[in-house]
Amino acid sequence: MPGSFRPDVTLPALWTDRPEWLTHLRALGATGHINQAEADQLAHFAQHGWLVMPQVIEPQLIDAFVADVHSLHQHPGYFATTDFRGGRQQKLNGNQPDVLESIYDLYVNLQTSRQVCMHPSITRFLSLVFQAKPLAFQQLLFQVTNGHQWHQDPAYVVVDTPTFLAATWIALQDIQEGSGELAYYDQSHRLPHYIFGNGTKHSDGDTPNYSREMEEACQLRQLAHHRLLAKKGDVFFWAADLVHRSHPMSLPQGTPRLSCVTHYCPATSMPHWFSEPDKRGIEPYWDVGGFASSFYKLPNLSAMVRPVPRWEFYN
Ligand SMILES: O=C(O)CCC(=O)C(=O)O
Ligand SMILES: [Fe+2]
Repeated sequence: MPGSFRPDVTLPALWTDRPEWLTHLRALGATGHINQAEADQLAHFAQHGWLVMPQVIEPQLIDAFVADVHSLHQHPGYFATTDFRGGRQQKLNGNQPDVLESIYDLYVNLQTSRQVCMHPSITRFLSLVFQAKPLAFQQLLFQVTNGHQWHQDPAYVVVDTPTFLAATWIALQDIQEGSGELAYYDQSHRLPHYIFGNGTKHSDGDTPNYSREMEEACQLRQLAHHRLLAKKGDVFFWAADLVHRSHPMSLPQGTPRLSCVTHYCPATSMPHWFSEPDKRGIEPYWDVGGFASSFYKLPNLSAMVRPVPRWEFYN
């Protein structure tokens, strides 16, 4: 059965995604929980489904993170990456630099990745959206665009409560138009829920027209189309259901588009692999949040841990 938009379906929602979000926002202000600048950011996020915090990550920190990314080949076998060349879902990194593949969950082994994706401006904002500390759990370091088609993240980023999700896209360089920049439809987080043939918001891989349907639904409502020409250090936040993609490239293949995407859920939610009780490891990060990973055994008690094949998890 193909998927479809279902105006009849209601699911639990974060307060920013509820129709009465402004009432909740006022309550947070009236009780002294947020200041005016935070209220403005939250109102923009609730209304539009996205928010840009311009140049909040310090350039020195980004440079240190990028230097770490360019040294990964010094630790072959310690990092899970995509495998576009081999046509598989994932592989381990080799002992030569590779500027094509994306790298998963760098926060496990790199302090610089943690400092970037758990930057105080990010954890504070997400704590306000979630009303809980954020759990970071699916990170991709993009060196070039991966050419993602139009989608909403709950289709591919699976949490027990599918709408309890947000993400950041952090520019690690000034992003060039035509390099596969992120594109999105303003306010598309308010579309009716898209339910796949399996009865969930999680793709069953059986809906060939999914991304065209997403685009058409946005165009039908005349939602504004944006392309994110982010500057180094900008943080772009998006709500679970914001429709987005990698804009098609017009610059030569291989043009760098160095960026870090991290998905987060409230610590009270569970990424899909937590359905197995022995795979619920969380690495704390100071007192502001934590990390989970489907690739690595956490908490990480040694300096550097290798990706763990699923069948070896917690043996
Ligand atoms: O960076 C992009 O072009 C899209 C990434 C994305 O959609 C994701 O990781 O959820
Ligand atoms: Fe996405």
